[in-house]
Amino acid sequence: MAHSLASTVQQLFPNLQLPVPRPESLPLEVRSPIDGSVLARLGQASAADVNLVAQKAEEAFLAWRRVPAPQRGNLVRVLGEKVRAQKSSLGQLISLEMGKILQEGLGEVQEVIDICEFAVGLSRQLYGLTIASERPDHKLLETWHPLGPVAIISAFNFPMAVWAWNAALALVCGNPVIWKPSEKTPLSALALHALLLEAAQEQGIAIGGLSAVVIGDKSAGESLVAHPAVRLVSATGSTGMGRKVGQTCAALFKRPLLELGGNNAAILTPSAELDLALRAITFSAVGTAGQRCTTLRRLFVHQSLYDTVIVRLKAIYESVPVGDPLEAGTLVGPLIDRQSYEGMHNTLDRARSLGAKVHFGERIALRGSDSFYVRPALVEMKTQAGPMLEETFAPILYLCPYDSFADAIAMNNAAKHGLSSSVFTGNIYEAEEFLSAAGSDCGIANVNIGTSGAEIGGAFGGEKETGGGRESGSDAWKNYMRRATNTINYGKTLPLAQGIRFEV
Ligand code: UN1
Repeated sequence: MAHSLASTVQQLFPNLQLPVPRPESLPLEVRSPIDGSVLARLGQASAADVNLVAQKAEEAFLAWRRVPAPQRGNLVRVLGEKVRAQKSSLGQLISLEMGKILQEGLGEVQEVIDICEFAVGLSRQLYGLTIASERPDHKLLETWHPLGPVAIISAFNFPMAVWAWNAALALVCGNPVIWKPSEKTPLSALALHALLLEAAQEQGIAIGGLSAVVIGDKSAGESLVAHPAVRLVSATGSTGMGRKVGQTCAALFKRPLLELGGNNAAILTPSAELDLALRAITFSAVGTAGQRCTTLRRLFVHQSLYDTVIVRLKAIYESVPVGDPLEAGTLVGPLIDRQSYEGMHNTLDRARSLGAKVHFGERIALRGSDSFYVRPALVEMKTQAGPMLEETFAPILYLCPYDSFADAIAMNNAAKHGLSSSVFTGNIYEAEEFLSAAGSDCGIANVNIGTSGAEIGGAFGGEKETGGGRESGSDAWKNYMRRATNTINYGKTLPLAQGIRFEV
């Protein structure tokens, strides 16, 4: 078995260049969560390597910022075409290395294609404003310029899409990119990045320092974040990691773009379409084995529905197919590793000790002792407390009854994170209240769909301990550019703003 998953990766990507382990440092061992087998051993970047990559990016910036944006868009267009042509292999690689089911692996690759297309269109739409000047014969403008090298730190759970959200935009905005993928999913990064290298070669673009992947652990990430050449750090991962990145960025006056944890909630009201709601809830709660930052973790159910909902959810959870993510029919793949399983186990124990009723959540022996398959857990809480107010990156759905809609919104907003939220309702007053200034305080607030599975066209990110950053669609591109306000005097006199007189 150990041999077979590694050889599947080789068959899928026979020409993939992997960094060779070096005698002076330990190799990075990449394992498949499917059976715990080793997929590859990779050489890791040293601090000196990171320094060199960042310096090269700084040099590449000087040329890339002068390339017209629509031409920069061409590079991203070809990347998107290559990704589309290889969608199936890339999707399989994600499943092999990260463990999400193939449907979701393919969905992730589709997000890469979608953001490339978005970025190509954007490359002709990096618009600024013209603003009325208060002075005669004056013009006021806003212009947008490339910012500088962008560091992208991505997490294991979306090993391709998160880079693409950032890189596609950063590149058309005129910035070199340096990618530090999770040490759990470097192969996905290398396979996707190889397509950018190919695209650049075909376009006659010397890639040089324009884009690079840094394989390594936390220390490689820290060197990258602290390097003076890097102007924007886009980091996806835990709140703890984001807090450190944010502090380094603040001390060095770099831009942070933080996309951190979530403790996402949904409110299930009496007027909801129950069948639709239960499907949406299940997809959001057990999809990706609960390892999306947008995973549904808390469900507030109107007390009139509570008994029905718990019976129906228990039936769904009992039979939801857990297994090999590459097998047709599986809906829940393995957790990423032992640590993740132990985190889930400890959290469920803590919930039990608080008096919660825990259904399921047990480990399922499937592919040996080094893989961690679990049946997703339902946890009935009388009130929202303890681990329910924390993010455990595993498939645990807490349920809590509510009485008034105002209480449900207050419970939604009581979490420290503020990423995603949903209401299931047929009542327009409830829907609009949830979306209003006094409603959900999250970056994503949905009606009659789940908390996960956002489209790339909208800005993605959240408030509070989620970090405040916005990536992907809408005007998130503005993060990757510097704005200049220009005042132009085309008259022959010098009137001062605010009516100030200053005669010399
Ligand atoms: C993440 O889990 O870090 O909205 C990103 C979603 C996906 C992205 C999740 N489009 O669930």
